[in-house]
Amino acid sequence: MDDFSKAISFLKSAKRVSCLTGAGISAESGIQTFRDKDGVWNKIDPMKWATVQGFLEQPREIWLWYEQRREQIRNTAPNPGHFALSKLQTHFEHFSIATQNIDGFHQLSGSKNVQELHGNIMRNKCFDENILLEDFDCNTIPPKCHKCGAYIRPDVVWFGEMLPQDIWEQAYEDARNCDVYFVIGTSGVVYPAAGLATIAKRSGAKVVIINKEATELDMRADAHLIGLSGEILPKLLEAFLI
Ligand code: BV8
Repeated sequence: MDDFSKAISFLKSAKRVSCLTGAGISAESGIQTFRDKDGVWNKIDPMKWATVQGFLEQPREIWLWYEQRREQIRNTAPNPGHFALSKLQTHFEHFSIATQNIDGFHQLSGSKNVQELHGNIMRNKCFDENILLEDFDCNTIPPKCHKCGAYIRPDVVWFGEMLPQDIWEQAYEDARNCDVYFVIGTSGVVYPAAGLATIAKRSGAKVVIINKEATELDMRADAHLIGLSGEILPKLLEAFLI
């Protein structure tokens, strides 16, 4: 039985399905990935652009970089891969998505039960008080908190920062209690997110990796679907519904 047929048979006998997604599922929407050859981290140093230290060293540049990424995301949309996942979701007792992506495209394409492990680029918070804010003093770049005057920062998880505890715990529980675990469009190098695939595997789930190339998590795969997620996921949905 080929891996595509295996993935369908896993789904046909599953009640609980969970997913870990990464930048690859949004690539066909035109959003750059991080570690592909034309990826974000091949042009800039993540330790300078996605850390607290980096923000404190060059707050204006980092704020403008996030503004530029927000604009790019506003000018694009979820792709067939996102929509196929949201349609698949309705056929299971429990279906959840733990995403490393900060673009909000799973929710925008109709998926429910989405855990944003690394935050969401469209939300902002006070750097000092760590509270989400929609209204702040925009006379400076970065803007400042009305209450305490600290910088405003994007509500994303930078390297060296803890993931939101409640969101991590939910993603962890879902990986431990599922029949099938999809790992879609992630290189599997960033922890603790990448560790969810191992947790799922060790808890008895069938792991299905969807990626256009090899990943660090391939040894966990019970089925490995090589190709573009925007093409594979609609085909999986179609074959599952037959
Ligand atoms: C943490 C958000 C606990 C912001 C990102 C030293 C100190 C502290 C921690 C560490 C340390 N050393 C290591 C760590 C752990 C560190 C880590 O894992 N580092 C790695 C690089 C070694 N992790 C952390 O710091 C995490 N926090 O550990 O806290 C702690 C706290 C304090 C002290 C100790 C411990 C926080 C990590 C979150 C970092 N935030 N970004 C922003 O985006 O601006 S990183 C970035 O990587 C994104 O979040 C991204 O989602 C994530 C994972 O990348 P991927 O999504 O996998 O994307 P990538 O480009 O890599 O791969 C894309 C894949 O898709 C490829 O496989 C490609 O083939 C495939 N693909 C492409 N197109 C398609 C496709 N597949 C299918 N179809 C397609 N069309």
